[in-house]
Amino acid sequence: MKKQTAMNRDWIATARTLSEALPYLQRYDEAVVVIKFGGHAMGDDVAMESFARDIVLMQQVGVYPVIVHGGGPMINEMLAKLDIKSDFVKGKRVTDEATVKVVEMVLSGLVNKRIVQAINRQGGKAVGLSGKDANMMICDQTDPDLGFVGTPSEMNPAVLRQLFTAEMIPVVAPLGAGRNGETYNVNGDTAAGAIAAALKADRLLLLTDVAGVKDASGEVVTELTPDQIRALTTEGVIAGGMIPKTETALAAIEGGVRAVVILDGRAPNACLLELFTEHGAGSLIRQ
Ligand code: X2W
Repeated sequence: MKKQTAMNRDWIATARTLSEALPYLQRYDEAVVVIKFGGHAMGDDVAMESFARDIVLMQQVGVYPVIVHGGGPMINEMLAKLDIKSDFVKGKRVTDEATVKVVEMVLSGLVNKRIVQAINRQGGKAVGLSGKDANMMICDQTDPDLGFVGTPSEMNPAVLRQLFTAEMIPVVAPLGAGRNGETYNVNGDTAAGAIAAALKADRLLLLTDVAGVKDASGEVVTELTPDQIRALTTEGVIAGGMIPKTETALAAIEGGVRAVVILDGRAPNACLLELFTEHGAGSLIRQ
């Protein structure tokens, strides 16, 4: 026989938290949420396990999560081991024939399967793909100077819908198929934006290693419109690595995504905080 011990305050708080989440759970029932999981946001196995738990929880409560991942630091590591030099031009990796092979091996092989396995260990049913699968992301060359870097030009997201409506969690590596059999390396943010737009997603969460978009005084702005983003960019307040993220956000909104959130993926339970609490996380961008 088990007797009730003194009610621990933590349990009461847990129950209250669940109760307070109800309107958010209702709001996101059957919502398509695309999550860009950048290489810099990934962290160690403990952080990966926590991310995977949050994704499985989202799926369990009725959200349709779609993961699009990066893996820039992991590609750098492998290229260094193989003694292949690598340069970036405006945030994109100059990708020759040898490099694109390494990019595909690292992203579709190591990084993709690490995420798939982490989700499945938490009881989810993740399926790993790249933009090549079912012709999901057909690309054209971005710029001859960048080699095999692709710009998504034709999206076929039906395979993703089939997977998430069957309660599976698609995990997509940002590689695209060329029209003549080429393999294209696509920036992870660009791929996530294109996939979110093709799905007309309710949310695109860009998980990165900064807290969000900052204003001139260095404080994170919690809500912005595309016009405010453009103004901050003209003023030079939005600069450097944040530019590809805000450009992705603007393109995604233009493409029909309801809102984009730029947030720190290393913060504990970042996705849950954003979706299921009044507090939110990072910077929310919407019209
Ligand atoms: C990226 C793809 C991976 C990526 C690259 O080769 O690094 C291009 O630059 P993160 O972790 O999201 O930065 N592709 C064209 O975007 O990874």
